[in-house]
Parts: sequence; structure tokens; C-alpha cells
Amino acid sequence: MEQTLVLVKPDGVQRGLVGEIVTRLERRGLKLLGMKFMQVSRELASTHYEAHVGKPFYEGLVSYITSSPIVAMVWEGKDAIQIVRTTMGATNAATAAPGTIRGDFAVEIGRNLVHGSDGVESAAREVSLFFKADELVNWSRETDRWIRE
Ligand code: D4T
Repeated sequence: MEQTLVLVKPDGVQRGLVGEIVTRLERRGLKLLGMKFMQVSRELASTHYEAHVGKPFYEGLVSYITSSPIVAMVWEGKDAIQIVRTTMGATNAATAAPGTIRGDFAVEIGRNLVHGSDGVESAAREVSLFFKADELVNWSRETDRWIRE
């Protein structure tokens, strides 16, 4: 079963979209394993975004994610990484399809509301960056048999 890290970025929190974003992931059928409201430090931001060091948007990215609190979550499910990414829509919100989170609530890449891990390795790395093992809850969901055959 895949796990993926989802962040509601500072714009999502400031704009009151936390509930909306959680609702969409819940309704899609993914299972929540962990959630925390937190301020991202510069240190955590630079580790999280280390792949982007040196890119022209890097400084803006680090200031954005550290500018105000975020909500960090871990969601689980078969194909959870891809399911989160299709639910979020394209990174550049200007081109995100209507019906996706970004396509419905955002207009540009630098204020794209959410983050979702982009692969199995980055998901494992990001989940362990934001959560200790004992902060993730192992639980069984009664509706699972109505979500997957
Ligand atoms: P996140 O990490 O927000 O889910 O985005 P993606 O995984 O979809 O996209 P990414 O790693 O390529 O970019 C990370 C982050 O950088 C911002 N960004 C990106 C930006 O502000 N300007 C840019 O030109 C690019 C490529 C948006 C997402």
C-alpha cells in the first residue's frame, strides 16, 4: 500500500481551504494516517526542497512555504501518489484542469495551494521528514470494502 505526503501550503491555510482539500482526498477514498498543523522552519524547507537548490524559483519557494502555517498529512491507498496528484491537478495552476484542487481554487504556480509527493522514493523521504513513525496511526476503515473490490 502506498503512502504519500500532502501539504496544504500557506495560501491554502490562509484562504480557509484546509477542510475543502481534506474533504476531496477523503471523498476520493484515500485513508488519512497522520495530520499536523505546523510552521515549517527554513531548515525543514531547504531539506524538503533540496532538489530545487539553485533554480531561479528556489528562494521564492522557501519563503512561501515558511511564510505562514501549513497542514501536513499522510494519506494511504493503492496508487495513493498518483491519485493525490491527479486530484491536485497540474503544478502550474493556470493550466490545471477544472475539477482539480488547483484548477478550481488557484491561478498560478507560485500559489498552488498543495503539495503531493511525486514518486515512491520521494514519498518515503518526505513522510519521514514531516512525521515520526509513532505519529502515523495504523487503523482499519469500515468503508474500505465499498471503496475497493
Ligand atoms: P509540489 O512540490 O508543489 O507538489 O509541486 P510539483 O512536484 O508538482 O512540482 P515541482 O517539484 O516541479 O516544483 C516544486 C514547487 O516549485 C514551484 N515552482 C516550480 C515554481 O514556483 N516555479 C517553477 O517554475 C516551478 C517548476 C511549484 C512547485
